[in-house]
Amino acid sequence: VEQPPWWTRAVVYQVYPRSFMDSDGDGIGDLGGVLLHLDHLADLGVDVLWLSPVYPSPQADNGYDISDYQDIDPLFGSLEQLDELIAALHARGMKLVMDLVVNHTSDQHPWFLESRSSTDDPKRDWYWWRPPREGMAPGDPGAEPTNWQSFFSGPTWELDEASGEYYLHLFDRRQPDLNWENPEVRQAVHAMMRWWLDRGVDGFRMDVINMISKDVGPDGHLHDGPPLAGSALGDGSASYLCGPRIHEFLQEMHREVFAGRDGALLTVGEMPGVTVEQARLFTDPARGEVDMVFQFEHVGLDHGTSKWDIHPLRMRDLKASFGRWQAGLADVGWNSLYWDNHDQPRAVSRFGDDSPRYRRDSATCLATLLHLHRGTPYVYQGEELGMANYPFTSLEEFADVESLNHHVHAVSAGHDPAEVMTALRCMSRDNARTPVQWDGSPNAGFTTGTPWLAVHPDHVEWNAAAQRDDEHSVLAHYRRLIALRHTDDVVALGDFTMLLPDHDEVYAFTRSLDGAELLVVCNLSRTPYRLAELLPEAPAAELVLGNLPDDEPAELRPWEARVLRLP
Ligand code: TEU
Repeated sequence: VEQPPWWTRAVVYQVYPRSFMDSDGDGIGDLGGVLLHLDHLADLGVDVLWLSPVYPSPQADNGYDISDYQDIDPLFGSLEQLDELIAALHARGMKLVMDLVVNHTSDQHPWFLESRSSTDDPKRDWYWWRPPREGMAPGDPGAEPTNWQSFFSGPTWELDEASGEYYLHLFDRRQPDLNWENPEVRQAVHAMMRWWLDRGVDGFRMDVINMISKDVGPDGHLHDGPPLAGSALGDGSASYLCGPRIHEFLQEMHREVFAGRDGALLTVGEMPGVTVEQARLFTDPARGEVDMVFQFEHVGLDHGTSKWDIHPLRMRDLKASFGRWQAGLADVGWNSLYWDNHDQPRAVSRFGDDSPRYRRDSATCLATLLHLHRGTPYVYQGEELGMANYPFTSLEEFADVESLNHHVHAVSAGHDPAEVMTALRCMSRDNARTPVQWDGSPNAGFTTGTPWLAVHPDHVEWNAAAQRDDEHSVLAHYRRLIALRHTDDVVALGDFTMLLPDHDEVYAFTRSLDGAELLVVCNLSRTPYRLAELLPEAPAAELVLGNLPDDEPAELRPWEARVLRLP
């Protein structure tokens, strides 16, 4: 029989280098810092390090605006250090996955500077240049070629005064979108990717990769989207999410870059808005596209009309969503599993209970729930320490371009500044970006300088040094969960069945493989439950792993999680 791919048993750890560890005292994390803390990763037992962008960049979006794909920003270190990191990880049996940001470049990338230089430059067509709307002059209100709203507020089009044309940017105006319709663009990206693989990297996390194919239609035009409520702009997503050539582009990339070496690699496509049906196509190994995708359904369940319009998560919705993804990718394809990354608020604050009484228990409960699903779990730096949202009180404390742009646009559109602040405090990406809390010293051991973003004041209590030798800690629990996936085939490969789909507070499911069966039960609330009343088979089953002391078998305590082996 064919062996399942190695990543079906793997756990990935995401490093956001700017906030991980600063080795040179400039207040910004760097590769030297990553090298200093590889023991932390090895001790946790993770198999792969996914490194957010470290390439040369003006840092308009913390490195997701790249001005040179084949070098390292001096802010983060050097290519030599990257090589050192590859070697150090490989020596410990770990792999390195790089971030691949090719939907857009920085507006300072030489490709864009050339493209912008004149309308007949050979690279003009490498980006999306368009004249103003029919009958309008450049710069007229509403003259943008389409009505699309950018992910970072405002229109997706920026006027270039010199040529009188606009360029497309789905994200910030300093992140112009590459034109993947142009084969030279695709070839340049493929060559760059091969260069990294030849250097020894083990795969890519592909930023917003389902946005690279835009729907130009038979007439070669981009089209307006439906109007957005309360805005002059529209939703262009039907024109750029999973566009007409997306599968063709990914299959071509697979042939040109991964063919012959894909058994050792890991490829994961970040895909906002992707559906289960689409994900089956993207991750069906027979189609040769990507190994797995990041989907966004579960992190959108507390959104209203936008991420800033916050609704409490309903447990039924979470079960329905995860359940559908588990079932949808059961026979073909593969799931990736995550609560947190550098774009999401901290899970313990968002879906758990970060009050002093329940913070440790809810962090470990959420972790157990996620890590016992079928798929490849991703741990975001600090999640394994129970790091929480930052207590932001003023606008000056934020650095993120998405947060700052939103504030400007929302306030100028007449929203109550106090309400805008409340939304930012809960949802801002900066919640995930405060420095990793290594110890209880000033600046949490992250830097000897002034940190670029404030260190959470709770680091005096919540830090890696305090948790390392504490068997009851969040860190120790993550270590046990990761080890369980490595040693228990049922965890890695077993079938998934959701139980109690309509229960409002208890999340339960089974995993089974070749007659062996695990029962997982998680209490996502402060209410204690009689276990026998929920799941009669549970009290007698053998405890494999729990997050609370094993001294009250009959009761499922607040935020308790148990993994049980059924006879
Ligand atoms: O994010 C893609 C994305 O659509 C969202 O997660 C987005 O960042 C935002 O939170 C929507 O509200 C990826 C990167 O992960 C992110 O850091 C970058 O800013 C973005 O692409 C652009 O490269």
